[in-house]
Amino acid sequence: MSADAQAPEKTQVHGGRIVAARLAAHGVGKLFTLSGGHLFSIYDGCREEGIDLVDTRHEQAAAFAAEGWAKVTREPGVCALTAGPGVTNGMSAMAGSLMNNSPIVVLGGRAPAMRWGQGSLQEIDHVPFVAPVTKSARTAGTTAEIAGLVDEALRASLEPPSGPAFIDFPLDQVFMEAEPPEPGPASFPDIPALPAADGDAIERAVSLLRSAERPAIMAGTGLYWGHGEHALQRLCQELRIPVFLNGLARGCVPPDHECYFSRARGSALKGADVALVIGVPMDFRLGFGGSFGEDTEVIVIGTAPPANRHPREAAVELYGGIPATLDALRSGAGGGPDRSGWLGELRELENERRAGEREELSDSRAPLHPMRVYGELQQVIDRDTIVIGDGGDFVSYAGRVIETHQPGCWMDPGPFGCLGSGPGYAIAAAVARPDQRTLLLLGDGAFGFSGLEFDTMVRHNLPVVAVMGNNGIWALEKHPMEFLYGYSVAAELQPELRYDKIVEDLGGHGELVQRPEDLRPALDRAFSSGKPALVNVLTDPSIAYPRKANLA
Ligand SMILES: Cc1ncc(C[n+]2csc(CCOP(=O)(O)OP(=O)(O)O)c2C)c(N)n1
Repeated sequence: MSADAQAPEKTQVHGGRIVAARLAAHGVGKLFTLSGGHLFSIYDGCREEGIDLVDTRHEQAAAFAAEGWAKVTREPGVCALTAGPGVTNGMSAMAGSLMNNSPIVVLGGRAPAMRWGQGSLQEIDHVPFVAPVTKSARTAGTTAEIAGLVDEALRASLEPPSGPAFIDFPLDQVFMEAEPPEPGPASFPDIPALPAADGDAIERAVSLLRSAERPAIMAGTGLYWGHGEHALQRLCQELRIPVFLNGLARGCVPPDHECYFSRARGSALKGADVALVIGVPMDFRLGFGGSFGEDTEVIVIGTAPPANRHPREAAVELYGGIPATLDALRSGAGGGPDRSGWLGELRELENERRAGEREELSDSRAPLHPMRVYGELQQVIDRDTIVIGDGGDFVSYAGRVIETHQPGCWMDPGPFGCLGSGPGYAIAAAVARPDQRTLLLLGDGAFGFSGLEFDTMVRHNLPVVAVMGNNGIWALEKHPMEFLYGYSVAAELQPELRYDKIVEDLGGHGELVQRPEDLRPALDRAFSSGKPALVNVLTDPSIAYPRKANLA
């Protein structure tokens, strides 16, 4: 070939192929979706690039599945939602992912650019309403721009603080052709580990921690995203600090660790002289800071400063890489006072509270006490069972008594609290971790939002086992309204409804449990059925979860 010969032009590919090629180049192997013509070229691209489609019955479930994938794997979860109503149906999952810092990428269809404003089917500008619930929201202006936008969205989703990223693709741009992108490395964007927080701030925290006689650690979802579990285990072990976990931090210190506590949380946080608050906002779950004692010196640790000021002033704020910051605290604050008395006091309280639960865990009433359901489930949950909660009071009990042994093995909607997230999370868990059991805990109210996702599980062969606390009411709303007003409205559901039969008709396995002694055999049959299963347990509607605060 002569030196001045033109390089051969690359064969052009359509925009959907470019989307899929970039996803595949970053290691994305699953796309959660629900069909829509605006997405056809992306589907065609996925077929070419070997990306599996997991198609659901509602876009909300597809978007929650993307979040569930992120929560289980700590990699971006990706969904594709059709233009207009497909994207609006995904809004709750985007908002939830923003609050949970879950790295997801939402691909939207979009009416064609060339006809914009002329009234195409499902035409609406998503970006203005998606922007407040995402880290970045973009529209592809040309086919050639697509590859870069997909790369950017994946990076934005992962960069701390991680969260949702959105791109939509006008029909014409995504069906038109352009040069294929250069093949990239088959891995997610390399986000370098953040360095430890500022040295002076660490020194101040070290001096508080070194002299602390009654320190406590409260860690949450940010610890998990920051891969801080090993550093936390080293820190609590060496400095002998009791640890309390919520959100996705559950499992980051196993429940059989000598520094792990849960039931003693209220007393420990109130009684602590120094509290390390790691990767968890001081929101309603921490009484807006009021869960700590008035004199507790609070040290906040996170990857980045919060969007809004902390509702309670912190003595020190440490922003940077969580493992590096925790390691710096550990090596600086060793040799403090003997904390065995403090740990012993909390252990005694912890044991006392656990002993106090035994009666309810073995309660023999029919319909069952929700705690009895968990008394039985405690026997069948393995260390790596992925447990998902979707419901009100029924799930609050689970949050209290179900132990999580490994990171990524507990999922609930988080502070956005969206009912209906569970089946999407469960689909993702079962797809991502076929060798682990997926257990979905459902209220009968919660079932109504995404119950048809059992069809998705059947079609995709995902043997999720769901256990329903069926009390025939929206208990978390009915009891508080009665407490406040002396009556309740909009709080009833059909009693004893056969949700198990619905699941059977969808092709799954169903069990109805009316008496406590029938639960264990029903659970065993459900787990060994190899099918998506629903164990419909009739529970006592008069039981109200003993909660201090509801909304705020
Ligand atoms: C999408 C959505 N709608 C409404 C609510 C308000 N809400 C929170 S818990 C709850 C009751 C849930 O009932 P169920 O799933 O049957 O569980 P139970 O409280 O009866 O155990 C409701 C309606 C919500 N959190 N999310």
